[in-house]
Amino acid sequence: MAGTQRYLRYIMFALVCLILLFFISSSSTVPATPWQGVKPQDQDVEAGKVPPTTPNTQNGLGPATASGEHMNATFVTLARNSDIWEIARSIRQVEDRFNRKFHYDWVFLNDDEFNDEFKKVTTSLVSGKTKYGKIPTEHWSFPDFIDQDKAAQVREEMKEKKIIYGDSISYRHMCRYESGFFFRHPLMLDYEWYWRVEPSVELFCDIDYDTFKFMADNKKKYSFVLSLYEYVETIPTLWDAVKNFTAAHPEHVVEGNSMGFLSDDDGKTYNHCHFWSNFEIGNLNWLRSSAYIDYFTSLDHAGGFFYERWGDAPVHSIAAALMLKKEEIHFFNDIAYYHVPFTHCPTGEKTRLDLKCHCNPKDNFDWNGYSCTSRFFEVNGMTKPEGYEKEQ
Ligand SMILES: Nc1nc2c(ncn2[C@@H]2O[C@H](COP(=O)(O)OP(=O)(O)O)[C@@H](O)[C@H]2O)c(=O)[nH]1
Ligand SMILES: [Mg+2]
Repeated sequence: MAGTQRYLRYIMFALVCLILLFFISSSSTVPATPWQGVKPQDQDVEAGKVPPTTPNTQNGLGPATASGEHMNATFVTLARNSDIWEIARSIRQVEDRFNRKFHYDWVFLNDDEFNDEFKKVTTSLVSGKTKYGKIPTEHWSFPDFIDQDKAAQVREEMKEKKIIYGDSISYRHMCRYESGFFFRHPLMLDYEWYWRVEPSVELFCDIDYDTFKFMADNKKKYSFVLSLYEYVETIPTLWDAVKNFTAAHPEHVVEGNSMGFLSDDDGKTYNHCHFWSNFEIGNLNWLRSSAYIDYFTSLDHAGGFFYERWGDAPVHSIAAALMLKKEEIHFFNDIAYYHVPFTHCPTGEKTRLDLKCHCNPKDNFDWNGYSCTSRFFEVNGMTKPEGYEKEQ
């Protein structure tokens, strides 16, 4: 009896298993996940044999090299050895978004000797040649016409007033150097175009064309991505010094310039608008021209780099706005950029998607009341990009 019962139990168990198997294999309510390990071949997609799925090669990385003429251009960075990791971040982004396709050189300038670690790390990151230069002492020190006691007193006063970098000597040397000397450094004399890069900046969109060639082909000499108003306390007499210069050298003031960007009363007063010079792509021959050198020399003798705290941004901007034709200054809407605390994120969703941008359009500073970019558009009779109203 016990043997028959065990035998029946085996038969029942086998039957249940068979029924279960039948249901599992014929079930149509739980679709099986197709295995995606093998991608269709491109020729099969083209022949219509398989539906086009990923990968979308159009959205892949661009070619690793760019064809076409290589311009006589370089990146340029002023930095201290201690800026190494901050400049490494910047370089990596510039390379990923632009220079891995173009391999332009990179010149590093410093008032001190660069150390081996700085050179090793930056050389490994840059896809072009790297060059390291020490700034001659006479370009990074008090000129003999500056009264150092008076300069020290100003620094004390600015410290009291908590003006940013107001008490710093090195910041003043830096601003004066960027205003009047970097383009004359022996390493820079080989080049016609420069792109200035600072530590800790970010690039948010692909740049698939040669920006230097764009500048040359379109007869541009200076460019910007962000513009804003300067702190008045740092430049109380800068405009007076500019007016002295233009009175002495009217021949350097170009017809059809951008005075409207700088002044609301045709030059009587300065409205403090300037292009933010931590990003610049520009023409070195223009900076080395007698017009610009006369301008810088005149401002330098006025003393405001030390008796006030003139920044290279208003100094470059005023020069560009008065001594270049307005068509020679370019706004790069498509170069998305961040330098603390401002972001330029291109206006226009199509541009942002086409260029694979990763900036938040809400962060864009262009149409904010503290930006001068609207004014630039007005002065140049340019139509603002579609969608700008939503970003105001
Ligand atoms: N070699 C050197 N570079 C400096 C010095 N001070 C500032 N810089 C560089 O000058 C640029 C502007 O300085 P930064 O601190 O970014 O000023 P900010 O952007 O105006 O806040 C950066 O590229 C710095 O690395 C300095 O004392 N020596
Ligand atoms: Mg900076």
